[in-house]
Amino acid sequence: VTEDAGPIGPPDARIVPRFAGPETFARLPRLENVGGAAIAIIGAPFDSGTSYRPGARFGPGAVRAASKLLRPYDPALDVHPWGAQQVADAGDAAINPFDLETAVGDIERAAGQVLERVERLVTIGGDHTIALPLLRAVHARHGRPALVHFDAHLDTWDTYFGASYTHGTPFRRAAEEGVLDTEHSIHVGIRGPLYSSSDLDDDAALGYAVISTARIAGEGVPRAIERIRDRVSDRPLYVSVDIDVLDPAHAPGTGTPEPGGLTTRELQELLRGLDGLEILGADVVEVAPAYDHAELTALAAAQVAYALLALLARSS
Ligand SMILES: [Mn+2]
Repeated sequence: VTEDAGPIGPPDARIVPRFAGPETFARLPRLENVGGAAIAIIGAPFDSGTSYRPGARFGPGAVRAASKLLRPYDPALDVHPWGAQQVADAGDAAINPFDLETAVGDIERAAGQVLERVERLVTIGGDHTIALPLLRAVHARHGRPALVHFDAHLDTWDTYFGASYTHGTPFRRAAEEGVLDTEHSIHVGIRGPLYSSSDLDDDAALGYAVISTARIAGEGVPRAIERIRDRVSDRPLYVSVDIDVLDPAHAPGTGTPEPGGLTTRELQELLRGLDGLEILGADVVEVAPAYDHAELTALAAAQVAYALLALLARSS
């Protein structure tokens, strides 16, 4: 294949049926099978930081399987997500399942190694613990991003059972470490009961802003997009999507389901609302396929990853 032929894509689904294709994200080539890539997808099969239902270690496989249905042109953003530049699947990171601190180091190292070969990383989790080492790796490669964080939960708690690294703490640790710019960061889709009203105060003290699901429901998605863009301003950003931002009716297969959430369509619209912003990296996390039905959650997560790739292609 010459350079003039453009990026290497998936096999043509009109010749090889989509369900017959390779076991990579969207049937894309493996990173080691292309000379280099602008964007890599990496799996982070890890769920030892989860506080309720385990199982997100099987998320990357489930999302890759559900991604086979994706097609190469996105009419919503008028872009070919893997046609504008080479996109490849870097496989799964090898992560210690027994020791949280070691696991966080494993993920940071794996992401750093892939980021020596590609510009941008889109990670499929895995529980939300993985966002901390991913932000460290992005910070080391590109500098300090703003964060747009879609989630039912703040994930800025301090410790849980004495543990500093859990899926409820990554954005407190990231703020403490200075690997993101909290003054331009925002949590989107927050809802549900908290331990205390001080949870919100502690989060605000770290510098974060919040748009709750109730506010999105009241004001509408276009106004929420304006609020997100006002907050981010012209800063480069990292996008972290916890699939539990969706209502359990749309994403039942997740670790800490929180009724009263967004629809998949609302999340897609919110993500497309980031069009034109500079995205340094992204993840979609917390798909736990054992609790899924009819691939609802995995399909939604595959669509999230597709939207992220479309945004990256638009900003390349
Ligand atoms: Mn989360």
